[in-house]
Amino acid sequence: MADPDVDLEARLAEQDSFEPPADFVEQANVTDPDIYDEFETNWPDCWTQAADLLDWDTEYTEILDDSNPPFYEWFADGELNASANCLDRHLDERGDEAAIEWVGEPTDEANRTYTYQELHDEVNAFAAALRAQGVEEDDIVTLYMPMIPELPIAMLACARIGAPHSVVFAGFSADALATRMNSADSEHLVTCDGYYRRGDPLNHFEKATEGLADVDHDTDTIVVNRLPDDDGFDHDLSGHDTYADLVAAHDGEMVDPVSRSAEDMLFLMYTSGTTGQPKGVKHTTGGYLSWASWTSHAVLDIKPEDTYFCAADIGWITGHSYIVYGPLALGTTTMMYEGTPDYPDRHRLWEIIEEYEANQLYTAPTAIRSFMKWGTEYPDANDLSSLRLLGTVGEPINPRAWKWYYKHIGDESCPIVDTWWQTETGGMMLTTLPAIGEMKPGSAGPPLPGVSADIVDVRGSPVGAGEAGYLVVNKPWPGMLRTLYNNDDRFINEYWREYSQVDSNDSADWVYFPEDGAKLDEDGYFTVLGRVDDVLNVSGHRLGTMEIESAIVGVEGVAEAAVVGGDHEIKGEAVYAYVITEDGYEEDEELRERVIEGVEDAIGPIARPEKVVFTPELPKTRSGKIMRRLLENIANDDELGDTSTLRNPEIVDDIQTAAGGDD
Ligand code: 6R9
Repeated sequence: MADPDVDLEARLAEQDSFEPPADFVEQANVTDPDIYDEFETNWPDCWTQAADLLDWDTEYTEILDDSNPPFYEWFADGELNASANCLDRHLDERGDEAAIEWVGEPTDEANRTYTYQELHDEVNAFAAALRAQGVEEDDIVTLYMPMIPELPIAMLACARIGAPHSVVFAGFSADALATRMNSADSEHLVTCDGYYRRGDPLNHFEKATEGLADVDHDTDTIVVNRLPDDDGFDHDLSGHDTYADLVAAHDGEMVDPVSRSAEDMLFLMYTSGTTGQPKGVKHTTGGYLSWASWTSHAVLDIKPEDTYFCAADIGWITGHSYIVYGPLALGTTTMMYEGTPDYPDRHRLWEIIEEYEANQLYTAPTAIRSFMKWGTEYPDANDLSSLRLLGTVGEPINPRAWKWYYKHIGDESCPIVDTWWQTETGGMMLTTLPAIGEMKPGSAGPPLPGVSADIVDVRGSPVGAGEAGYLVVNKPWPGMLRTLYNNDDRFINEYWREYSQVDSNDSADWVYFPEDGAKLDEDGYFTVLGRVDDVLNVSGHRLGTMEIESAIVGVEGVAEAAVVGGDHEIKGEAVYAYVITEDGYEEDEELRERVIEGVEDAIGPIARPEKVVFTPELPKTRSGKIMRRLLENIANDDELGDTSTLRNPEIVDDIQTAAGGDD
């Protein structure tokens, strides 16, 4: 007898396109395929559909101002407040419904539910506290916190008083915090004592204090007590206020949401680029919030009565747009989980979905690859039938992982949206609409309605179907970054210089370059291949090779370093560091440890090198450039290809031996 499971696997392995499931289509938010034509014909007026999802204090009269490209403005004379859109306007109908369901990592700790009313009240109290601390409109407040409810509360409190926030991922190091606070001239920090990771309390406050010591201006700090008093850490909070005291002192106070111009900054988010200095991506109140809301509605199919679960961290853009702003603007219940999916065991994520009857799951391919490796017994043991839609983001997903997700998590009844976008785009750009487009595993899909993208060669001419080239976006969109903080020149150079016809002032000639490679098929579906700049994508996190290299070169005894990405089964890419020592230093275990520590201190454990290879020289071209492609090939055990342009071809054998020999 044939094994039905084997048959199914064989059928899935061969199938390369999937229709949206009929039950899903029947109830979806967006179902009319004409939306693509309609948006194209009515561009840019089509974007009122996004802006109309929000409540405006002052209606905008102009949709797009393209008089000074690439500094586009959207809905510019409109006014609104993001916290009022995420909270106040839901109170009448949904005040008693859950806004946030928070699940802490320890299983013996009570989870927390915030209704819209409760969230509103606490945001008001904290907004009043921030004001009392001297935070004024347009002051940038840095939030250095893990996945605890006080993080979105602080974000919304900032938004309420018109103070842009700059969230620094809690896994980043003290140095990374200091760099970002200095770059943003941020004088206010909200952080916490610690949090749990795989059962152990982490001392976060110590890291924050260390970072503050390197901030070159005066600061004040508010500390959230997340850990119990007997956490074993000896925190000296003197001179700092605690979150709980401040919220208690301002309990019951209401703060009128400040009417912000649509183009006023809502937040800054630092992200890695080609140079060592992270880029402060500026997002605005009207355009960004419209984009986060519209894409949450059209792509994630979020409805107010849903329980929606995005397993990202709020410290990254995905959490900003799709845990906090998009879902709350739509009045739904958004989940937050503090821990890792395998603590205390590999059932955890599926247990949470079962317990809360989550309707959507939005996560990264790296997580899906781990789930796959762990095996089907974990999802199979839990009831996942509440799920209606699945999503992925952060890196390309391989068809095998896509199909595993489709079958074992979605039970072949949930559409998968493979969403390509970036910190800079504010929200999703390329993906199928879940009730309309056929899904093709491994391919994100077409641009969203109203988004115009293409693949071009080095000269900017479109390439044919099936050919790899550079992804470009040809028209502005409301969620786009407005500039890099305090650095308009870098904004133009990084994203617009490459493919724009800069001698003309016609907006049609300005082309946005996201620094990704991609290819297009006959149906207009984009397969994104990955970064074409010196940025690695490790477990869906963007890391600049230059940032890592400068951390390594800062280690005593290191003369030179080159960092490349090596293929990694779970992480997608892993950090490979090739290191040359200074004379007199041993290439030993001790130095290897210090190199790894140096990277963790400068950036954080996410950037930890998978492999440190000591080498007497780096392969260099005759013009003195490090030949990274070769180092990548060595990392991946690939064919080395042409090495004839090297100044020092004899070094290749030595490096190969060194790379092979240190496992
Ligand atoms: C949202 C986010 C952006 C980079 C981007 C690209 C990669 C994101 C992807 C994807 C293939 C997808 N990326 N989504 N690659 N398919 N669905 O991840 O923002 O951290 O700024 O990273 O991630 O290379 O340029 P961010």
